[in-house]
Parts: sequence; structure tokens; C-alpha cells
Amino acid sequence: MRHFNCVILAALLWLALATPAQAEDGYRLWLRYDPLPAHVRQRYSPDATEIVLKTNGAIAQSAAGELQRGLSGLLAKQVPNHTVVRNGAVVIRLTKDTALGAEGFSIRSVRTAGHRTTVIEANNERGLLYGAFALLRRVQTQRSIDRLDVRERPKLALRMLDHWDNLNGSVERGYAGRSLWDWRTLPEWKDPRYTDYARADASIGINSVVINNVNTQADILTEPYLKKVAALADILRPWGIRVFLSARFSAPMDIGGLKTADPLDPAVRGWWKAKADEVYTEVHDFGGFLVKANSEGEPGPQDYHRTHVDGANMLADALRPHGGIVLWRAFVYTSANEDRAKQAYDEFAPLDGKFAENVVVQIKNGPIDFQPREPFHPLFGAMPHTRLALEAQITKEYLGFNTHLAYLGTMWEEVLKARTFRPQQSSRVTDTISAMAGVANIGSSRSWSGSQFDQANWYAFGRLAWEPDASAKSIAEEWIRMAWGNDPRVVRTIVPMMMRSRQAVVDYMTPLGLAHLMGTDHHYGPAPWVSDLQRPEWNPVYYHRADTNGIGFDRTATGSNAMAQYEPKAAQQFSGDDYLLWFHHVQWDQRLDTGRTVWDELVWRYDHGVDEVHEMRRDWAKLRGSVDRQRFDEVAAFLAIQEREAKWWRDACIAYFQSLSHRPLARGVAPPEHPLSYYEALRFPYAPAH
Ligand code: BDP
Repeated sequence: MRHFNCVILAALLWLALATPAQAEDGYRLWLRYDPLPAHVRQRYSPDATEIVLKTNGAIAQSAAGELQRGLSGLLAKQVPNHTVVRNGAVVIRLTKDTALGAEGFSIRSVRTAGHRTTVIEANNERGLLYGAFALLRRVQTQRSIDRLDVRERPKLALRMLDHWDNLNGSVERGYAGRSLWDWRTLPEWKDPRYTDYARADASIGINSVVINNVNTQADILTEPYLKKVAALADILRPWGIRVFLSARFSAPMDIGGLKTADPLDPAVRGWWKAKADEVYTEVHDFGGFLVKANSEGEPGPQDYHRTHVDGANMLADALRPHGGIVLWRAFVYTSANEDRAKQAYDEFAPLDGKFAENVVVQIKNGPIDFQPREPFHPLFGAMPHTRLALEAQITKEYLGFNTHLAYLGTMWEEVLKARTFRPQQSSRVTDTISAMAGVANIGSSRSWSGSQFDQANWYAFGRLAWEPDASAKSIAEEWIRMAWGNDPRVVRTIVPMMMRSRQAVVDYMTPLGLAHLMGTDHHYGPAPWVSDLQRPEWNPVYYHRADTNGIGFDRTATGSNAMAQYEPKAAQQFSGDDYLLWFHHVQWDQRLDTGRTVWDELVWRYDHGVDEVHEMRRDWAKLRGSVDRQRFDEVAAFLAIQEREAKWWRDACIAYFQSLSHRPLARGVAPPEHPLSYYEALRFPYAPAH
């Protein structure tokens, strides 16, 4: 009996040691702070022994608290807060160093009163916070903190997440559960998760958050909601984050009882002024309004024959006394007779210089709508006298939702570094913007983003908004080290998976510059055959223009001439196959540089995309046992879904395009699994988030 008890005890002990206290589910994001291996910890042993905070604002306290938490975890020892400086102290203090700007920081190894210390300095507390996270990042990725002399400042002043969260708790195009914000229990209940969210944002330099959907109800501007917004603002503020709201242009009518929302009507202008005053009494550092106007049926100034300038400047006037700004979106397309890709440029370029100085025009990365690949939006560089924001979509509405692994760092790098050749010869997209806004991929899911790898897109967005010249590859590596650990084999395996992943999606969904072939409304899966929707530009056939002779949208001078919206030299960047069918209608038999005909190349790319996913699966399988079990399994399962859906895309698109091209498949190419009619008949009434 005694022996039996001992065996049970031993078994229990083994179980307790072998099972982690809490399975890894991704909740901790990249802020995992698990102890580094002992021999690595050694390297940091003379440093980081205590935190000395020389200033006492709330944001600085967040910085010190996070450092204490992070260093204690990583170095597996208590790193206390102290008031006196001793050997190894991390000192956090304000300074006056104009070169660091409002949010920059320095981290230096210096001797303070004979002691060896690491000093984080900034002109204001937000810089201290970013400096603290930068130091933690170094330790977490096992870089030296010896002899440091680091100086950083963000290139863009406004680094923003746009949540498309609705007041009923759903998230438009959200694949990560419900909204983070629980409007029913706010303002009383301040879910600790809000603070974890703020920490994650701050760690990558996000300083602004729009908390509600661009397609919004005006109710968010009523008193009860403003109280809830104020509670959220209080939680986000110590992490350097300002709250913005999407404002519905018709609010003066919807909730104000006015008969019009005409921006030149004195009563309307008065209403917005009073509303702005009210918002600022609730949230003294409120950021401003984001507006989707006269876009996809949303109300706007054109309803009253006024211009975007009239609308934006009216709101700018109301916010100006308080230091607020207006983010006015340029996502517009209304004319059935004009190429959709041209319309935003045609409407906004002539308005350059007319917007108030506290208006920022927010432009999607490409001229259509967050497609897997688009050329950069021609408005970048075309409005030199207007502040511009680049809007990217972090949530992968058009890139396989949360179950497809697609690292978007490479996509954003492509657009940010694209050369506009205006206003200067040397200009790139990044030189033409003062802000970046990312449509968030965050929700109530335990992993925040609905998948482990979609966290990388949140991370990369913030890091690129801080430093748009950073390389997507180094950001990927940094994230992997923080989220999956520093094991060189893990890093070596995941970096190429991530770096190739977005091109794989392009290839199995919309290769060679195709766009918008997704299912109607929900955008789940392929539907290139759809041609019966009310407006021409809602139909995939509008975009690919395939028939028996050829395929592609002619946007050269013989077609819509959208090409002319770019500087001629900039347009040269689109001469490769990646943009072929975006700008040209070509014959199926035309031969490309690859030696294949357009038809064969199209099929080759579809196949290649599927092959790439197959390889990602194979590479991931090699990591079994090298990363924690739960996250490993989730990624493996999602990659299996991705491969199945990639094949579905490939098969459906080849079946459809072959029904038009009437060309045979090259030797060795597998025919689609089912006839075209099978794919056409698929229905998805429960596809998420639309
Ligand atoms: C489209 C989305 C739609 C958004 C719209 C926008 O499908 O849900 O409302 O963008 O950006 O891509 O306003």
C-alpha cells in the first residue's frame, strides 16, 4: 500500500512538472517574458538589477512597471523598484534633447555617480514608455544591453489602429471573436483585458485608437456612450494612447433633432461645435473624428451638394479649439461609368491644399480595396499640400481571414517603399504620409487575433508605423523571437514561411495582378463568375474581364487610362507580371518572360500558390516538439485549412477561366477536382463577419 502511494505521488509530481501551469494559447502575445536560458541570463547579470524611476507621471509609471514585470520574468529574479541608484540600475528620467522630438528616446549605458547604469531618457513620458519597451525587446531577443547608445524617434506622429467594432458587439470583417469593448458593462466594469490590450499597443508604438466602426451609428456620440468612451480613454491614457471616434456625418439629424446635416448650415455647424465641446469635457485629450462620408452609402456633404472639403473643414473647425483632428477617408467610388480604380484620385487630387490644417486625408494602400496585391494608391504624392494617412487592413478580409497564414509585413513594405516620383523625384510613399492607420484584427478571442500568426500582422503594423523604413524580414524575426522563442531552428524555419506567405496567397487567389474575385459580400472563397450584382464594380467579372480571347483590365491609354494617374516613371514599376492583369488586357496566347503563355502562366501561378502552402505545412511539421503543443497544433490545423482552401481557390478559378479560354492544361497539370458548376453552387450563409 505504501509503495502504491509512493508511485501515485511520483506520478502526480511528474504530471505537475510536465504540464505547464497554463497551456499557451497566445494570450500573452509577444510580451511573454518567460525566463531566458540560464547561460543567456548570465550575460545580463551585471545589469538590470533594479529600476529607478526619476519622474512620477502615470505613463512613466507604466514604463517602470512593465520593465519590472518584463525583466523579472526574463531574468528569473525580482527586479525591484528603488529610489537610489546602485550598480546595475535602469534609470528612467526626463531630459531636454530636442533631437529626440516628442516621442523619441535614448538608451545609454553610462556611469552614474560611479555606478554602472542603463539610462532611458526622453523629452516626455511617452518616449520613456517606448524606451522601456525597446530595452525589453533587446533582452527578450537576446541582444546585448552592454555599452548601449541607442537613439530612436518615430517617423510618423500618428500611429493608429482603427477598430471596426459595432455597438452590438460584432466586428465588421473581424475574424477574432466579438468586440473587445463590452459596452453593456462599461463604464463601471473595467475589464483587465483593456489594460493588456493597451500594453500590447504601447509596446509597438501605437499612440491612437479609433474604437468604433467607420460604418457607425451616431449613438456613440450620445451622453451614455461618451461616458463609456471616457472610461476606456482613462485606461488607455497611461499607455500613451489617445482615443478617437468614428463620427456619422448625419449625426445632427440622427441624434440632434436637426432637419439637415448640411455642413454650411449654421445650426449644423453649431451642433458639431457643441458636440465637440461635450466630448472634450468627458475626454480632455480626445484625438478627433474619423469619417467615412459619401462612400458605400454612408451620408456625407455631397448629399447637400457640398464637397469633401466643406464637410471635413466643418468638423475641423469644431475640433480645432481643443487640438483635435479629422481623419477624412478617401475611399470613394460612385460613378458607374468610370473605372473604380480612378475615382478617389479624380475626386480628391483637385482638393489638395483646401483642407484645414487639422484634417488628415486617409487613403487605402491601393486604389481599389485592400486586395492581396494592388499598386500603390496614386493619391500618394498627388496631394503635397495635404496631410495624408496610409490606411492598411490588418484584418485579412481579402487574404483568407484568420485561418490563412499571410504575413502582411512584406505587403506594407512593398507599398511604403514604392517610388511615387512626386512631389519630388526621390519621393516614396513613405515620404508622402504623416500617419498610418491599420484596420485592427483584434477581438475577444484568447489569441486576440483569432490565430497565432495574425498577431504578427498587428505587431508588424505598429513597428512599421514607427519606422516605415524597417525591413519586413527583420520585424518578422524580432516577432518570432518574442512570440515563439529564440531557438535558432525555430527562427530559421518560420522566417521564410512568413516571408513567402503573402505571395502564396496572391498566387492561389488573384495571381498576375487580378483582383476582387472573392465571394459576394462575405468575401469568403472564390467567385470569379459573379456577374449579376446591381452595380458593375461589385462583380468580379468587372475586374478580370476574361473572355475567349484574353483577360485583364486595360488601364493604359487604350483603356481607362488609370495608369496616367501615376508619374510615368512610377508607372514603370508596374511593368512586371505581378501587375500585368491590373493594367493590361492581354491575349491568352501572349508569351511572357517566363516563356509560358498567359494561360499557362496563370495556371502555373495557381499551382505554385498551393505548392507553397503545402511546403509551409511541411516546414511547420518539423517544429513539432520545438514549440509548445497547443499553439503548434492550432497552427498545424490552420495550415491544413489553408491548404484545402488554397486548392479550392485554384480549382474553382482554373475551372472558370478554362470555361472561357478553352485552352488545355499543360502536361502534368492536375485538372480541377470538380466541374465548374460544383464551385458555382457553393453557398456560405454563415460566413463570418459581414
Ligand atoms: C471594404 C469592406 C467594408 C468596409 C469598407 C471600408 O468590405 O466592410 O466598410 O471596406 O473600408 O473593404 O469602408
